[in-house]
Amino acid sequence: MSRPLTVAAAQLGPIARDEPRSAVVKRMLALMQEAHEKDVDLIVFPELALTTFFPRWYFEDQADVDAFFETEMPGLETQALFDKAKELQIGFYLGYAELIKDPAGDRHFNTAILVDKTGEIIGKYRKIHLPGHEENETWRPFQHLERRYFETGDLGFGTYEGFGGTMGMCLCNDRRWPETFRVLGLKGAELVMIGYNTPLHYPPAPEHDHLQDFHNHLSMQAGAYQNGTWVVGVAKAGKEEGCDLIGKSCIIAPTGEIVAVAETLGDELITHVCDLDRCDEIRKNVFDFRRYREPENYTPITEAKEK
Ligand code: CDV
Repeated sequence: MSRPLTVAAAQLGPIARDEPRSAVVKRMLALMQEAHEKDVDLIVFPELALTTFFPRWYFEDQADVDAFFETEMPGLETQALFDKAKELQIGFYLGYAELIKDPAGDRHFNTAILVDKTGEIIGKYRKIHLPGHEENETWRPFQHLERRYFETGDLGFGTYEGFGGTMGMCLCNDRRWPETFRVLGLKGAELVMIGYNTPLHYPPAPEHDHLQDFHNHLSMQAGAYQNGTWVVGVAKAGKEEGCDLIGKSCIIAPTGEIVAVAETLGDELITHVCDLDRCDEIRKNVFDFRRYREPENYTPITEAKEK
């Protein structure tokens, strides 16, 4: 038995603060075209893929923040991605900043969508683990204000039927939490897509800077193996507005082995034919959840966190 799905990780290089969405979309369309030439079924773009990683700045004026958000999807500039998907028969995962205009108070999420080969949105995820801080911390060389600019995702860790299997999504910091993968694993995810923006320098613990690439792969390889799922991790990489972002986008097999990895810090496509049936190599063996899990002993995991 075999359920092959040709998957691409479409790493993006830096996006300048003044780079218009139309220019970024053009870069993404070129990667979609390249993917088409490689018979790709599903292409995965990074987190907040349409703009520069704006949480690195503190903005006094909310309008300056909102300028990085999308109020509709597809919108004027992003419609081209949906059209191309339909034309080339390629599905895609896209991370973007989502603004819901509401008279009771605008809502802001760090979001990812899954679009099928007909250009229809079949899944939406809103980031749950928001890293960084809420206030302007001037001692930092750059800010990480995700906790100021976004609210916690309200859709849970969902899975979506499509592409011949069960698809899961999460975003960046989520990959460091085993709970993310375990919930997706329990829901049967056979492929988990993760876009990320990870600065090389982590101001609160600079002694770990040299471990950034290692921790990136360690988290995703563990998530893949411990849940018997394919994982596709995709970076926005390179020196963006003076801030170095790690690359090393990768595709990981359910055994935890990296089967493809990006070599540059720029726009780069890597691909792999992922046999979704290979998830059983792990799930029917060492991580046969039904047989071997002991949830009665895991209750602290679901207790409310201390305030
Ligand atoms: N965009 C992110 O979520 N970045 C975090 C950094 C700040 C640690 C990450 O986990 O990669």
